[in-house]
Amino acid sequence: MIGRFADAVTRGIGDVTASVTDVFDPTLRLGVTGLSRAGKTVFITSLVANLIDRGRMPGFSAGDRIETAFLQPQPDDTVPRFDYEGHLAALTARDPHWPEGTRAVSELRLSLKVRPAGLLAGVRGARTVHLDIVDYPGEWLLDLGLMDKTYAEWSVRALARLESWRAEGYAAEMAGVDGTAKLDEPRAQALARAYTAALQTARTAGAYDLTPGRFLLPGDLEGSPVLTFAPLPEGPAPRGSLRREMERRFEAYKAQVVRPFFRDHFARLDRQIVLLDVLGALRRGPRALEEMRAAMADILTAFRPGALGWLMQLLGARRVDRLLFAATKADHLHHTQHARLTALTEALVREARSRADFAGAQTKALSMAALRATVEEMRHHDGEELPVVRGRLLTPDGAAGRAAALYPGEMPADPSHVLGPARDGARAWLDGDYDLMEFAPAPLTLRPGEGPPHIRLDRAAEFLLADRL
Ligand SMILES: Nc1nc2c(ncn2[C@@H]2O[C@H](COP(=O)(O)OP(=O)(O)O)[C@@H](O)[C@H]2O)c(=O)[nH]1
Ligand SMILES: [Mg+2]
Repeated sequence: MIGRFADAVTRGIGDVTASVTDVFDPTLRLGVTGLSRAGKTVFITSLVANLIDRGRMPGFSAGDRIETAFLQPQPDDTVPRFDYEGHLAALTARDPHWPEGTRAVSELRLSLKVRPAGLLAGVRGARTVHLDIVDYPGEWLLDLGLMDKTYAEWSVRALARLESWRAEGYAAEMAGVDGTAKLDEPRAQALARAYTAALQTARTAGAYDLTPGRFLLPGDLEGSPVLTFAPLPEGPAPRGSLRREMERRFEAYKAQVVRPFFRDHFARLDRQIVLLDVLGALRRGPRALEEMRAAMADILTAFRPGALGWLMQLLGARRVDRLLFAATKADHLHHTQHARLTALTEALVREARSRADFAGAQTKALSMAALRATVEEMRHHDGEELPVVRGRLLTPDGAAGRAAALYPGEMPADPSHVLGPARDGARAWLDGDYDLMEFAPAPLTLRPGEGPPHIRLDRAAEFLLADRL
């Protein structure tokens, strides 16, 4: 408790009453991350709705000790609030639609009045636990890898990655550029633009670890000078030259963008969930899956105590002690295939763990759907019974189109059947491709006390929250 109080003081929380409640009511800060479109917004919205109305949370053991759950003003005045009401309204409308994508950090405080468990149950009354949920782009988390790199080191790696993902537009823009020539601002801007476009090409193809993260998701920094740099091949950097200025902006990005983000958000988390579109990676092919595994190893490194000396200093007293990797959108699969998706996700974590030499937080993997958009059925196809899911296809304007049945393909019985070829650099899957469709959310009729339908959201809540309530 003293630690928490000291923390509140050094963080300089202005409002005295706020820091006093902070001291006496336990707070749990849950980080929710994942690449753009991994499902963060839908996850948080459904989690909060299902914590308020717990009728569909049988696997969440703390559920029946919660007396009430209610939203409160969040502790951080300068962080945008997660638009829970707006997102829930979108998902539960008569014509439901997926919420607008978010492009920056946001936060929401859900306060839970909880009866104590076990021996204390008869003695102590209910207490309040604040759950602070922080939504932040996974793109920004990957920027951690920049902190111990020089501009030259980063450039070598960034250029190699673009080449290996065949994102060639940038090389064309860079041809004929002389790094020793005097800085010319329009040229610097053109390079940054071409580099950003190349990153986007690589992302679409399935590349995961692309930096700087703000180039893909600038948040409120769009167009600012700190984002106007790009990698250049190694060479001399005389004063006033393009290369020298690119180098300076790269260092400014680290000091003024990456570092504050880790200090203000990441370093204060207690628990973390990383959402992964594993089915999307399967569809893109072996390279994308291998890339996801490598990125998981990088992410694990960020949560390893003692990973980087300066980082530990920066992390201060807090330490993430549970880390959940969740494959999202499991409602694209019939439940008979869920165990295989879970096994694949677990294997991804296991391999990433051994690669990251990880001995830190407790980790777990599962597959889930924060919002179930499909129903299951068996279909005759070429004399076979196929377990499919059915939903309404998403039209380009976000509305529900015609109904369609989906069989994405046979999930591997043994994860190594896909992880092996992925690691060995296979170009395509041997047994044919995986299919995906995007479904619109289904219209809901919720009975009193019920949150939106999901798959294993209660299991995720159990791992992330239950022991602290
Ligand atoms: N079928 C299905 N689709 C989902 C689910 N969660 C997310 N999606 C899809 O993924 C898209 C991106 O989700 P969103 O939460 O906005 O991702 P974010 O960018 O990580 O916040 C949504 O618009 C949906 O199309 C889910 O549980 N089931
Ligand atoms: Mg979002």
